[in-house]
Amino acid sequence: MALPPPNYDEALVPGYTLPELLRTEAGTAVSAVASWEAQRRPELLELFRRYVYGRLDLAVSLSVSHVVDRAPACAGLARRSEFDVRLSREARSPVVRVLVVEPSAGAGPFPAFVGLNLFGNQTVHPDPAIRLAQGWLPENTDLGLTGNVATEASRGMHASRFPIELIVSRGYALVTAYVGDLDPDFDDGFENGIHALLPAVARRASDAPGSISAWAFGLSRILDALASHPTLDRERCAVFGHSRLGKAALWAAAQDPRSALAIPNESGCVGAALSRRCYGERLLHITERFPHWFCPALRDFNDREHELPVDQHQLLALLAPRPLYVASAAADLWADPRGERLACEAAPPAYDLYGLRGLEPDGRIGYHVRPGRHDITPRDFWHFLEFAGRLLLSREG
Ligand code: GTR
Repeated sequence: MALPPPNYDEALVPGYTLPELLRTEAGTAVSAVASWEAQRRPELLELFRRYVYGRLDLAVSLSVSHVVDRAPACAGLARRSEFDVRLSREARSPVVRVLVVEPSAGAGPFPAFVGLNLFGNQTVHPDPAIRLAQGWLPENTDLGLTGNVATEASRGMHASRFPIELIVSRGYALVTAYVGDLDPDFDDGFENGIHALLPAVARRASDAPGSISAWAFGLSRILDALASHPTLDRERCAVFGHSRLGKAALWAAAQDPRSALAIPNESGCVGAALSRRCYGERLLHITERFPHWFCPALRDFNDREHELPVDQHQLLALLAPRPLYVASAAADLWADPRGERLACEAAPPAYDLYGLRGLEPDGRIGYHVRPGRHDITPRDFWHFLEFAGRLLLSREG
C-alpha cells in the first residue's frame, strides 16, 4: 500500500479536540482521587488495552537463576550481575537474560534505571564478559550485526545509549534485557516469544497484545525478579526506553505502579505524542510498517485518529501521582516533539487531583527537547539523572 507522506507543516495540523481526561465514558466528571483511581483510571487502561496495545492476561510462575553475581566491571567502578528469568515451566517459555550493572561503591540498595535494549545486552557495554544475546536479532550493519545473530563486533556498539559509567557514578544501577528474549521484533502473526504462552483465542482477538505489550509485560516481570537482587532498591526503579522501547516503557509504567518514574525518550507516535495532531508519523504509517507492535483493532483508526477513543495525554496521565519525564529531539520531527510537549501539557489535571503540580519547574512532569536527531544520548541521561535526583531519590520508600 502506498502511504501518504508525513505532514511536517504546523499550519496543516487539523483542528482537534482531545478526549476528556477527567470525565468517565458515562459522562460523570471526575474531581477526586477516589473516583479517578476506582473508575476513570481503570476505564482508561481498558480503552488502551482494547484499542491500542492489546490485552496480555497471563499468569506466570517465574523462576530466577543467577549466572554471574556482582563481578567487577568498568575498571572497578561497577559490579556486573547476570541472571535468567524463566516465565513459566513450559518448554516454550521465554527465558530473559537480565544484565545488572551497579555501583561498586557502597552496599546499596541502589535505585535503578530499568530499560530494554533492541540488539542484545552485549551492545550496551564493550565488557567482553557480557553474554552475547541468543536467538534471532535484527540485522544492523552499523552495529556489526549480520546474519540475524549476535556478533562479537556488536559489543558496546550502543554504549552511548546506555551511559553506564555516568549512571553508576551518580549512585544508580542499570538493569537491561534484550527485547527479543520477550518477543522478537518482527511480524510473525503473534506466534513467538510471550505469545507462545497465550491461548490461540487470545492471539487471534482484535485486542491481541502486540510486541509493545509483550515488552511492557516483560519490564514488569523484570521488576518482579529484582526481588532476588537485594542490592537493588525496588521502591526506586525508573523505567526508561528510547523510541519503540519508550512506548513500551510508558505502557509498562502506566499499568505497573511499581515503576516509580517513567522516562519515555522520543517515543513519538503511540508513545508520548498526541495522535490527533497527525504530524510526522501517523497511525497508518506505524501500523503498516510495524503491524506486530499493537493490537489489530488500532488499524481501524488509520486516517481516523479523531475517532480513537483515547489520545496519548491520557496515557501520560495514568502515571499520576508518580513522576514522568518525557524527552524529545528537535530534529526528530517524525516523532513530533511538539506533540510530545502538548501531551505533557494536557496530562497535569490528573496530578492536580493529588494536589501535585505537573509540567512546572517544581512539578512531577519533566520535559526537555535537545538539539539533534532521533537518539538517546548521555546528554539526555544527564537530564534524567537531575530529575531522578529530585523526584526518585526523595521518594519515601
Ligand atoms: C521507527 C518508528 C518509530 C520509532 C522508531 C524506533 O521506524 O516509526 O515509531 O519507534 O522506529 O523505534 O527507532
